[in-house]
Amino acid sequence: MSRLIRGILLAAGVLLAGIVAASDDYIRDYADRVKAADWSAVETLTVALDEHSFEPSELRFKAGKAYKLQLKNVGKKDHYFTAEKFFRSVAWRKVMVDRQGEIKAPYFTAFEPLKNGGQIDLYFVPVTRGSYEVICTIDDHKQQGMTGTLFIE
Ligand SMILES: [Cu+2]
Repeated sequence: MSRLIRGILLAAGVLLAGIVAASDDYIRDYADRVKAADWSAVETLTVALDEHSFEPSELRFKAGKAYKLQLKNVGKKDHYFTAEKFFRSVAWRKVMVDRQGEIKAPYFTAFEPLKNGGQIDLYFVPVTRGSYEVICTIDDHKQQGMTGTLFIE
């Protein structure tokens, strides 16, 4: 194998490893970032999940600010709020399920507020700027319109 080809393969390998690491990563210092945010000024946003949309379908967040994002399934079908990359780009404080309990974890992949009014409240601090897709992964709901964009600015 020539040195050139070996060099190209090595560079491609390093690049690929970088991409895998980035997509698998999460906000490691989330606890410090959650503690640093001003929770007395928390901003509450609500997304309604329905047949077949997220309302609103676009949400804008400011990095470093404290948020409570309420996900409410107002529809008659099951729906998912799947935004794995976004959920790895925020510092998690907690998730509250219908005032029944709290869940604490460094990151999540999807949430499913139960149909006919189920609600899940997400408490987090946005960190990594960018635009992130949110979709419903059930059947063809994405194709029917259950897609949206989450911005961290
Ligand atoms: Cu759906």
